[in-house]
This record gives sequence, structure tokens and C-alpha cells, in this order.
Amino acid sequence: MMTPDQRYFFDLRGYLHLRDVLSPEELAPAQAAADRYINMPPEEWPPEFGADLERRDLTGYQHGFAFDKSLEVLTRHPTTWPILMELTDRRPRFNGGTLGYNRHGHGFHYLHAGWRPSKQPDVRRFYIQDGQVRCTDFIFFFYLSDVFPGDGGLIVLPGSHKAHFDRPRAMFYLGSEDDENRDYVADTVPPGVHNVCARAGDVFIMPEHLMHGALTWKPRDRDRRFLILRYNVQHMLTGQRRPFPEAIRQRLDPETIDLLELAPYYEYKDIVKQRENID
Ligand SMILES: O=C(O)CCC(=O)C(=O)O
Ligand SMILES: [Fe+2]
Repeated sequence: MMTPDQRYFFDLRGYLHLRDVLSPEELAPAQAAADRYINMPPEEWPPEFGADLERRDLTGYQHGFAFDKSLEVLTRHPTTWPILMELTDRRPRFNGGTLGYNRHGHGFHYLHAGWRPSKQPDVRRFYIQDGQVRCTDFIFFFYLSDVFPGDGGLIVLPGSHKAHFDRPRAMFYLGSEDDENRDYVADTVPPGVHNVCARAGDVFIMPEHLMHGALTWKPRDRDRRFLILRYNVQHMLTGQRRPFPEAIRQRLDPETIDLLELAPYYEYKDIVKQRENID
């Protein structure tokens, strides 16, 4: 369950910014593991790990959550767990865990969302049931480094998770979605847009429905590192059938495997039964 404050804010604005979720004992090994992955020479990447180092807006280190146990356990962190239970009505499925890395030289990531009013209106859902918020597809961003005002990084359009109209393409960042315009730079936050300044150990939560992107990363001496944990509901196949290849699955704890499996609507996963005291 969410607290009443969290529920009100999340429903209204479409995001939650939880501060200081990770203790120093959780944060330090997670930061060290991320550092090892990011600095690993490509020829040493274990099977199925790796990144497209040519990508111009953000480097996504594939399956970063599985690189180290200190990252893997964040998929079921005690602070985010109750929110995971409310959003999925206790039917969670973990379906992606990329390590995000954003440095000087990366460009603007134009506004986008995993869902639009004109796309899959019957599939990806955000709704209220029994006084609780339900959402079929959402993201937990676990921040491993600090973002200060003016640095750049994640931007969101609060309220856009409930949009009834598609955003006019010229709105907010004119020209940013044109393929010819790959060097587009934006470091401003127009009225209505919110730049997320999270600190290491914070968690930012949003539905895939929320319009989001990233400002050009400004600092030369600091980068942005965050684990991107994606979830949906266990009974809906909205993404990939098998998002994790065998070489990744073999590294994971039984609880993580349970969390990432598909399951019928009328069954609770073992991890949920144990943690929620369901027999
Ligand atoms: O750079 C960011 O924080 C945005 C990443 C993003 O768009 C995503 O994970 O869906
Ligand atoms: Fe995105």
C-alpha cells in the first residue's frame, strides 16, 4: 500500500520522488558495482551483458541489475515493495533492469512515453480500484549519483499519465524529435515540465504513461548513474515474452526468478505469499 500522501500525489502528478531510500550500507556496494560495470572493458563483459556505447543520449548497460547482488536486491526493496503491491494489486512482474549512465557529450532525449492516448488504449492501464492506484506498466529509478539543479537529466511532464490528447509535436521542445536534428541541445525547463533532481539513494517512480525525456547533461566532472527497474503485471504480456536470457537467469536468486515470471491472474507468486502473509 501507499501512504495517503503518496497516493494523492502519485495519482495527481504521475510520479513519486522518495528520498533517502537506500541506507549507506545498501548504497555503497551498489555504487561500487555500477562503477565496475561502467568501467569494464567490453571484451570482459560476461555473456549477455554489454551496452551500445554509440548511443547519443544515454548509455544503457544491459541487465545491470544482474551484475551484482547489491543491485539485484533492489528489485524487491522493502521501501518500494508496498508501492509495487498497490500498483499491481499484488501481481507484480519485473521485466527489465538496465543500468543507466548519462555523461557530458550525451544529447537531449526527446519527450516520449510507453503509452499515448492513441496507442494501446486497452492494454496499458492506470486506474483506481478499491481506493488504491493500479498501474499495469511502471518504472522505479534507483539513483546511484546526485543530480543538482542545472545539471540536466530526467524531465517529466506531470499529469501527462492521464492525458486525453496526444502532445502536439511542436510543444515544449520544438524540433527535438526530428531525426536530422541529432545534436539538439536543451537545458531549459519550460512551464509545465519538471526536472528531477534526485540524490544518490533516492527512488523516482513513474508509470510508463508519463511523458518523459532527459535534458542534455551539462557537468563535465560528474555523471548520472541510475538503475532502471521496469515492472508490469504478472498476467499481461505487454513487453517481451522472455526479457531475460538464460545466461542472466542463471545468476539470479530464486526470489528474483519468481518476480520476473508470467503468472495467471488468480495465483499469487511465492514471494508475494511470503511477504504479504497470504496462505
Ligand atoms: O534518462 C532518463 O532518465 C530517461 C530514461 C528513459 O527514458 C527510460 O528509462 O525510459
Ligand atoms: Fe523512456
